Amino acid sequence: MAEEKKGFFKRLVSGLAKTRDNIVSGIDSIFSGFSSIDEDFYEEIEEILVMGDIGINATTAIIENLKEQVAQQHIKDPQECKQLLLNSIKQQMEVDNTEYKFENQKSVVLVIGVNGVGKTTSVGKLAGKLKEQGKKVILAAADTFRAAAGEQLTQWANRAGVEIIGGQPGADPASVVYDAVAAAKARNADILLCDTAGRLHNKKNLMEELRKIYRILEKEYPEAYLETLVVLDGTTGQNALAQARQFAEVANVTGIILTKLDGTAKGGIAVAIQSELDIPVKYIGVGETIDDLQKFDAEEFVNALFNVSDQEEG
Ligand SMILES: Nc1nc2c(ncn2[C@@H]2O[C@H](COP(=O)(O)OP(=O)(O)O)[C@@H](O)[C@H]2O)c(=O)[nH]1
Ligand SMILES: [Mg+2]
Repeated sequence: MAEEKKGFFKRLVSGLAKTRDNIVSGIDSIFSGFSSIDEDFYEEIEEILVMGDIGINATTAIIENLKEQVAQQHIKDPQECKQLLLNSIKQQMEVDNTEYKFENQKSVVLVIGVNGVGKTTSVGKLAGKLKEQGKKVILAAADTFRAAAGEQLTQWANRAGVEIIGGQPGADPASVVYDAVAAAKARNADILLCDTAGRLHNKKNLMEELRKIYRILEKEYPEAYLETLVVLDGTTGQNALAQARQFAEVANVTGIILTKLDGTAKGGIAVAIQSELDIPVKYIGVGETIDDLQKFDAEEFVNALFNVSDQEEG
């Protein structure tokens, strides 16, 4: 377990390389480039955080908090601010309801998000993870919009070694969910993972479709715990934040899966999401293989971003 954790930290560190180059090398040069703490110093940090997609509101709060700490602790040396900045970012990321309750009871996990963000891939990876934990998982291929979507999910089901319930292309997604619920009950499944189609361009349609699915779940499977995860593409930065906001308006979003954090400079968006929306990022995608989905830990994330291990902290 400790080994596994260490391995993941390393992967996280390398996955976040671009974000780190973007944010941290800039910040380090500020810490070493300034001899005193003044407005210019704060402004430069602010600029780098905003450029790193941490978001204006979160950045403002982080800087305010940093200023307070500096005043309270009578800090004069910019170098001493680094740990304070880290703590301030971590504090800003605090959210409620970070638990993974769906893992330990009968549950339905509905995965939503716009096209191409990584829904199907994430459902496949999550199926693999849960199966590994000894859970009985069933997949619902409720993206009946794209003809190839069912096939793509079938490949993931095979990789993960779990069962899949699908529908004909063009079939009503809610009817697929209905069939999948029946299968989950009949086979006494632990977790039903539903992949959906992403159509946000028409909010009214999306709301209708989601409402229909929710109605079926309430009626046919009231005993199941319901988790709704929005998948966001980490490479899209502030756009991802806007999408999360829109989905939160039409669904009771209980968590975020932030994908493609490998090779993007915009990983700071994880800070903005938790800080500005108060929705926990529950998983991050750091690659395309079945092992490239990991639970998100804000503390670990900020450490990886700044490349400090737990030991160095203090
Ligand atoms: N590098 C990388 N690629 C990803 C990740 N997650 C998904 N992808 C890729 O993004 C593309 C779209 O994924 P898909 O699951 O089909 O998106 P969907 O339309 O939301 O279902 C595929 O090529 C995936 O391999 C990730 O974490 N990292
Ligand atoms: Mg898909």
